Parts: sequence; structure tokens; C-alpha cells
Amino acid sequence: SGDRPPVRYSEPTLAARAARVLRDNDTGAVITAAPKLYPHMWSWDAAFISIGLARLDVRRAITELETLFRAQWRNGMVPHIVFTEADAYFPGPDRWGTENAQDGPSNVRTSGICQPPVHAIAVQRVLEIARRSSPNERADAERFVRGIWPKLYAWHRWLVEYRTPGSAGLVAIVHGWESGMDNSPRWDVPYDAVHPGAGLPPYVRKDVRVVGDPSERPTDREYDRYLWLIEEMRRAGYDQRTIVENSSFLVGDVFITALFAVSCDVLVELGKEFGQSGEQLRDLAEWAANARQAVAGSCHSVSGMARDRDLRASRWLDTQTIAGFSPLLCGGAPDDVQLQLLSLLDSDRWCGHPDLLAPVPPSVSPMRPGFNPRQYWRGPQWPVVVWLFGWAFERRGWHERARRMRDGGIRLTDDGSFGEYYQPFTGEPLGSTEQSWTAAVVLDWLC
Ligand code: 2M8
Repeated sequence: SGDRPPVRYSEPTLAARAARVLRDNDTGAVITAAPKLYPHMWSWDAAFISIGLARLDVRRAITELETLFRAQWRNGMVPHIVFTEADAYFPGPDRWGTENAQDGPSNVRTSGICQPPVHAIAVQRVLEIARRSSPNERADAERFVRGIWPKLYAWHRWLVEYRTPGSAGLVAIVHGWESGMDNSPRWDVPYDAVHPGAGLPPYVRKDVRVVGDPSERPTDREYDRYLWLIEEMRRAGYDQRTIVENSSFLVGDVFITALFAVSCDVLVELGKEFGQSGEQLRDLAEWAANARQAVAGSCHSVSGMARDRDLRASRWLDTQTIAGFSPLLCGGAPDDVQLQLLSLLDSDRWCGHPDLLAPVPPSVSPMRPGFNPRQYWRGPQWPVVVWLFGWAFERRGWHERARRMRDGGIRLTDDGSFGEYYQPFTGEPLGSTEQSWTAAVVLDWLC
């Protein structure tokens, strides 16, 4: 049914188009996550964007990460949105109302939650790219790494101090938006226990006006819950301890935990090279080990898939999604479990499904009930997730697997529209087009 532009761009033309998307989305101060749908800076988008930018201009990439970290909260949290002046997105800064939060930054308006900790990965990538370009860029990048390392450490420490409650050791989220996979079926059960109160102030969604087909976006029922959780946090003055204690949503996120483990490893590597304190390096190594163990400990005894944990209801969430493959990102699962996950990933339930346009993992298996090929995090393929798996596979020495992610990712995106996500069978771009992080990962694949 879908319409994918019939054209397939050659790699050089695709790279040129990707570069143009990043330049066009540059407001001067920030690269917006997408020109119409997301006219602000998002935390994990900015990390991926900086990787793509480094291919064009290392200094511009550094500025992007520095801008994000200037919005870091005093307690260490890196906020999920740094707002520009644009008015086209809801919920904007007034609805978040973080200006009175004790730990919030001065000078800049932000949301009051976080997103996956992929920033150390981006910093290391920018450094690698800079070292292969010019001596000046190399010097700039090295200066930048020294400056940002303590901020990255503070961000990771915040995740441990405030967000590792409960015995499972998983990093917890207090809002589905923190996972980055907003309406993934991973969160359906915990969201069922979120009951928007009568005190929920009225609101008007703006996203469904931008995206032509509202069925590609979350439902209104879901939005009520998203907004209710913000209301709870606002009432708690964005005090983390109060939120973690009381919010009606608290879930150990296995995908974030895996990314945290590997990001801690990366920070240790950078820290050793740049002479950071032994005590902090020991902290990071310990956090990585604990996170890895938590990921391995979440694996289902039959399927092998890693699971999130509902910390309010004290139960594992068995919904199978792309996040079930988290142990492949960070390692640490027993060999038999890892083999089981790899063969599942290759099977016709995932990348080997015969009807996929590109053999890369969708957000939910096409064989699962509830799979929806067009709806956001409930089925489509996301180039940025493909990049993450490819990056992790390369790091783990699985070069052939990494190459398959790259080639599949290029196949998915070679229509040149830089969709936010893609219908897995037709390759139709969905959600936003000219999405910055899609352009960024394509640039990284192609350069
Ligand atoms: C999506 O999330 C925002 C809320 O944060 C939204 O739907 O309004 C997600 O895909 C998220 O992972 C991403 O960072 C953001 C911007 O691309 O959009």
C-alpha cells in the first residue's frame, strides 16, 4: 500500500543529501531533531547527530554536544529536550514548568526527564573521526574530550544514584519517553496502571497535525498518560527522590541498562587515555559490571530474551521487542543465551523475515500479535537502532554482522527522504522526513 519514492540513490548522492539535511536543520544554535515535528534539541538525537556532523565539520559536532551539556542539570541529569524558541511542539517548556526545579539549569529551558545515555559513545566516535581528519580538528577534539569527560561522569553517576532502585539492578525510567521508544508495547502493562487524574490540565496535541496520518503516532489515550506523568513530576517539583518513590510509572529499562554498561566502558577507555582519576575509573568499571549483570539476569529462561521489569508491580515484563536483544549490545550473557539470541535475530521472526525490504531488525517482530508495521515504536524499523546494533557488533568484533547492519541500513534509507521510521515490508518512510538522526547515521555508514 505504501508509497516509497521509486528512486534509489547512489551512495555519494545519498551522502550529499544527508549532509544537506543536517545543514538545513541547523538553526545556528542547534540542529533540530526534525524541521517540523521536532523543532528542538533532543538528548539522544543530539548524540547521534554529532556523529554525523563530525563527518562534515568536527567543530560543529563539538558545539552540538557542548550545547546539550550546557543544559545539564546541577544534579547531573542530561535533560531529554533542550528547548529552542520554536512554538510548534507540544509539550513545550511552559507545560513542563521546570524553571522552579531546584536542580534545573539557569539560562536555558528544558524538559524534566532524561533519555538513553549514548553520549559517551558519540564523544568517542567524534574523537576517532577527528583524529583521521586534520591536526587542528584532532587538537580541538582532544581538548573537547578533556572538558566533557567530568560532565559525562556526573551524568552516569546521576543514573546510578537516582535511577538504580530495586534489587534487579536495572536503570529505571519514570516515563516511557525516557526510553526513547515512547509507545513500544514494552510499556503497555505499566501504562495500564497509570490513571490520569481529574486534575490533568487540558491540552492540544500538535504532533498529529504535522504527521499526515495520525495512526503513525501514539494514541490520545497514550498521550493522556504521558501528560499525567509530567503532571505528577511537576507537582513533585522535579525532585528525583520524590519522583522515584511516588510516580505511578517506574520500570527497569533493559535497553538503557545495556547502553549504560557499554557507555561506562567507553568512558573508562577515554578516561584512561586522558588521565582521569583512578577512583572515578573504578566507579565506572563497577557500574558497567553491575549493569551488565542486571541485563544478563533479566533474560527469560526459555526465549533468552532480556526483559524490562515493572518496579511498581515487582514483575518481569515478557513482551518481546527489539529490546530483548540488549545483551548483544553490551555482552555479559552466558554463551548459550547469546547464541540463542543471535540465531533468533537471524531467524524469520526478525531480520530473516522473508518479506522485509531490508534485513534489519524491526522494533517489534512481524510474527508477534500486536505488531503494527506503520505505528511508531510498535513495528517499524528505525535506522538509528540499526546503527546502534551495527556499532555494538563492530565493537564486539563481529565484523560480518556489523556490515550486514550497515548495508541493510543503507538499503532501508536509500530513497533519500531520511524518514523517522520505515514500514518494514514496503520501505515507506513514516512519521517525519528529513529526520536529523537518520541523516546522521546514514552519513556515518557512508563515509
Ligand atoms: C520521539 O519522542 C518524542 C518525545 O520525546 C515525541 O514523540 O514527541 C522518540 O522517537 C524519541 O526517541 C526521539 O528522541 C524524539 C525526537 O526524535 O522523538
